[in-house]
Amino acid sequence: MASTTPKVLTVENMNPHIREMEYAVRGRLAIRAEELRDELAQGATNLPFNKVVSCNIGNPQQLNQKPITFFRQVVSLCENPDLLEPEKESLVSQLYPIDAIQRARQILKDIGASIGAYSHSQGVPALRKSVANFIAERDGYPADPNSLYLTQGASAGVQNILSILTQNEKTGILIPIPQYPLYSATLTLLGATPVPYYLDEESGWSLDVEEIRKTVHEARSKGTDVRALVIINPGNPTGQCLEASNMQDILTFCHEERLLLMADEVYQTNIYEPEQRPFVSFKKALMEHPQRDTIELVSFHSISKGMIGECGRRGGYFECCNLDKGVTEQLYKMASVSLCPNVSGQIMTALMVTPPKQGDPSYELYQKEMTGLYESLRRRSKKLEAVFNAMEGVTCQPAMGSMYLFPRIRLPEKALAKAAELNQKPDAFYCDQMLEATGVCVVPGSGFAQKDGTWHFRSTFLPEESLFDEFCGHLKDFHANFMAKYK
Ligand code: DCS
Repeated sequence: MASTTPKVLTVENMNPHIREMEYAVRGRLAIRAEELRDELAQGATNLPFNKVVSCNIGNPQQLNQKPITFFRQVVSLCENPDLLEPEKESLVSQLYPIDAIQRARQILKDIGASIGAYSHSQGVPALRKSVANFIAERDGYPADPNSLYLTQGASAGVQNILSILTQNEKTGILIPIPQYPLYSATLTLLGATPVPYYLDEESGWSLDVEEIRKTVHEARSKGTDVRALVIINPGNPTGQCLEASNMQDILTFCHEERLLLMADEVYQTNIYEPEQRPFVSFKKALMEHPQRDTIELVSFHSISKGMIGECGRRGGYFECCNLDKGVTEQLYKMASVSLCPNVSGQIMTALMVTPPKQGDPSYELYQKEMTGLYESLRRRSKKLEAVFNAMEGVTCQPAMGSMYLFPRIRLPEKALAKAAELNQKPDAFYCDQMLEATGVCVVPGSGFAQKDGTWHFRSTFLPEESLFDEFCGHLKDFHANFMAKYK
């Protein structure tokens, strides 16, 4: 029998910040999608679809994206170093290319211990050095391994930086609208003040520095201590990419307004118009700015995105530029309280930044896999964008980068009334209906915030290419039926 003794810990007396925190990417709709998936697995035949497609989250391997062969070969050898013993050599060399075997040996040597041991809290020094070399090569400016912190995905880094920035509830952090809800959720958890600034949808979700300046001055005049600016580039959920000149203006603005810049660059290789809008890191932009030695910048990267999509391994890093030395020591203390980021994630981070080189035995296959995935992602982004733009009442900016499209939906009066009757936001109502009709799970725009009176949803374009036309067909049919029903 269940005990009747009242619980010590209840939803009423728990940490209110956690209670108030919201994270729509894995919110109510995603939970409902899992229920539907269970029903299908148990043989349900009463649903109008035969599979649930999770387009709510940028989780490529969940949708059958194949991992990069070389990376998995190396990590599997690191996980099972018995395979590197001399007596197994002839057997293993039939299964693994020589460069994968050599790389695994090198990594284990660099780590200097089993990967089951705790590492340096900032990440294994040699692996951090690989990351520093990658940054130097990417940007043409050196990076210091001691300014790098390897993390469990970019998420952990973002949370650490937001935590250290938060002095009290007056601490304000500028976050884009729409934004990836890691930012709003973490600020709620910390009890800091999110200061929203708006991206302009009509001009491709562009960022206007003078608009942000007004926002800062207004927030400061109300007593908010605005001290950092978050930029997601390429954008999530918007897919926009910043122009180099705009980035210089942003840096100048940060200098003038005394703001630390947090540059979330996890989608830096998901760039679909490289000629028109190549990726430029904020580190490089900073190095080319007159205030290169002053402006405080923290930039984030991850193994979860790009063509790698190793989200479940939880790897990433952040790089600090121009931070106060005392603050970096405090960051080290924070990292040390968690002992270390998981070592498998650190290894994958190092592999991401040092892939096979031309001439290496694995180079050709690696190139083929990366290019194949990239071209496929690009094709899928264009196809889905066209599908959205052809829908009645829908407009969709192209994804210049990232893994998402964020179409704007204009819903008929009757649909708005129905949503109100159900006490739902109109975009949530639309996404609910989509899930129940098609098995496709997307995220309502309200989960990312949006300009008042506009409604959107976010979908990834990650469903497998062989099934992509079918997937698009389901969305088209759903939308047409929805509009016909509520017109
Ligand atoms: N920053 C941005 C902009 C992201 O989109 C994500 C993940 C992260 C950071 C954190 O990623 P990792 O911790 O895995 O490195 N994107 C989520 C999303 O919107 N869909 O999938 C996860």
